[in-house]
Amino acid sequence: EDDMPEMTVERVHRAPVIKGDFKLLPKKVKNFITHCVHLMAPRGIYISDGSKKEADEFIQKLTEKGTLTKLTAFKENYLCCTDPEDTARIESKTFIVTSNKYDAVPHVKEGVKGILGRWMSHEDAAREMSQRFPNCMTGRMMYVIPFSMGPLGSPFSKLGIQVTDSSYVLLSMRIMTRVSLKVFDVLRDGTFVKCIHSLGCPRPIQGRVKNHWPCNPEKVIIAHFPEQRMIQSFGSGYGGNSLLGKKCFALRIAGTIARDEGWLAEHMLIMSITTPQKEEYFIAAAFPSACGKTNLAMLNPTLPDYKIHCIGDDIAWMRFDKLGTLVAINPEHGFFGVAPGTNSKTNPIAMRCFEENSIFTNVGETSDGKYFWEGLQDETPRDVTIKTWLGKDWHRGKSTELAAHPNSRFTSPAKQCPIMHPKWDDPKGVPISAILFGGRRPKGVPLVFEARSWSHGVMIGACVKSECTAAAEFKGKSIMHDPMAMRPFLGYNFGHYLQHWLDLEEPGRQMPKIFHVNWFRLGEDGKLLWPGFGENIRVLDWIIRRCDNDDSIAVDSPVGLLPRPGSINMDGLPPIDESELLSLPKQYWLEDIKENRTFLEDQVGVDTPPIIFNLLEEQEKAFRANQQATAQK
Ligand code: SAT
Ligand code: MN
Repeated sequence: EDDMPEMTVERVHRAPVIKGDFKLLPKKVKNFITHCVHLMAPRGIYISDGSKKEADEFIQKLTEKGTLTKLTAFKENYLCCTDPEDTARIESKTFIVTSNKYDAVPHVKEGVKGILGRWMSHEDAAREMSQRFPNCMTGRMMYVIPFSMGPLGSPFSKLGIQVTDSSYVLLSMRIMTRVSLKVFDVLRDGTFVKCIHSLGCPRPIQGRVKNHWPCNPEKVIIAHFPEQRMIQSFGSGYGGNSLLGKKCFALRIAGTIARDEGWLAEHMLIMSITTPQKEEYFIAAAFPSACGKTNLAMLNPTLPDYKIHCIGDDIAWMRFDKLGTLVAINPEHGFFGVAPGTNSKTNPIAMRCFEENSIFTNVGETSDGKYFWEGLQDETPRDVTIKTWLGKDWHRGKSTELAAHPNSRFTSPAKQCPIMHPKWDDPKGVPISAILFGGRRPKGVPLVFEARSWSHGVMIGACVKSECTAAAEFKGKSIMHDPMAMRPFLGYNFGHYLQHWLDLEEPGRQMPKIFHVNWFRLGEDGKLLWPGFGENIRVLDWIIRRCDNDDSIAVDSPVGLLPRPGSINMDGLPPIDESELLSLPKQYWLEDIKENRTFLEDQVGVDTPPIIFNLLEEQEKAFRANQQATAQK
């Protein structure tokens, strides 16, 4: 940024405005920028217009510096490798700051460590911030990024302004959100979410910068102030910590706004399925990070004459319209997808999304100018040489290290997805018929089951668990609770969140059916019982037939409605052990129910809506009474 021409037009405090027209900005925006300049003392202010021309200038500069590497086999694809200490979200440094602790987190049992959000007092936050933000942008440019989550001007949408000293963040925000100067026109005197981000590396830099990636891992903090509609993030450039429109705004802050305004901000993909009879159904699905939301949202159906369209792969904002239909929008503008495992077999559609205009973070590189990661072995020529994300040589079959970081990502514009729904950025949204919950559950949990009612579905969502993934700092493969797939993204007390979900059920509303799916169940031989990926259309097909109330395909069970044996279309599949795939091992479930009850008692305590405990108890009774469940393995 040092070579940026200084065409000083105006100054805020001592910082020249080197791009944009400060005096034309809405008053609240001017005040916000002035506050940020006073606090962080950047050497200049750059108001981003979100244009391609602007992005090209930054790409060129970052390529010259070595932060980005052009992947020459493609048009406008770039590789970025971060400091190896800055590769994932840091849940332990992520806080919700509220006046009253229990607005942010539930009443956790004494002696138990809460995992459903971390609270910080305003006093502590003020102290933590004062040890980080003052003058933290010294010698750096402050970029001002006006953005809209959701189509600009849609009644669904919310506006934000992010300031940052990272040009990687500027480039990524341009892909992931709608960055435009029009935001200021739509905003006028209205409110916006204040997003403050700094890498925490003022110049002259203390210590060594690794990989041209300044950051400050010791001092990372990501603090959310729902009452002030503000986010302050320090020390990390990694997506989930730095692209503040995404998890911080669209889930944590928007969650609170949604509760106040009577809607939902959820960690869900949105997709549509069109049947051979040309009926279209929209569904939303919540799975924890790195459990295949992107793959499902871009599913390549193996059943003939079914069509899939993608509306979003990570976040859904949903509200009931006047007619009582739940409608959803994807507030984002791009994909920030997990790279490893993505290939022409698992997700051919994603492969086409990132043919151009994309940024790959922490993946390997081939000598023929392409990206490389675990899962691409079969489609990478044997004669190319490969470098890992850490710049080391990588040898097929020999190297024990990974070529790509397990949480490496591609960042691509949504409109490049060849199956993007024509209405994906329709300001009115799309009508949702079903909501799916799921996770990685190697044992005990059937391929699919249906909730008996809305509240039963909420209970099922509250008990979502999954094997840990690389999206956050956890190690190993233990099964963790991730209720509603929202554990890392809750912006307020999870008990209140459950109550908010329950309260949405009102006469006159068509409540979507709720399902639980599990693509990851293992057989006794340790192999997956279900092929997954494109074959998941078979499960979606069953789900939409249930949305049409086909009662002939469902049987009652202690967990809800299961597919009647033979009702999932298995045509053309190699033999599947359907009875094992759908079985409900009684002992497993009795323990699971007990464990869920303890989890809720410990973690959510008195804030748990009583009906959730009642439904768990009913489930337990049903298992105890059910002979069939005993008979099954
Ligand atoms: O939080 S990220 O946006 O970095 C990805 C995820 O965990 O879902
Ligand atoms: Mn996610």
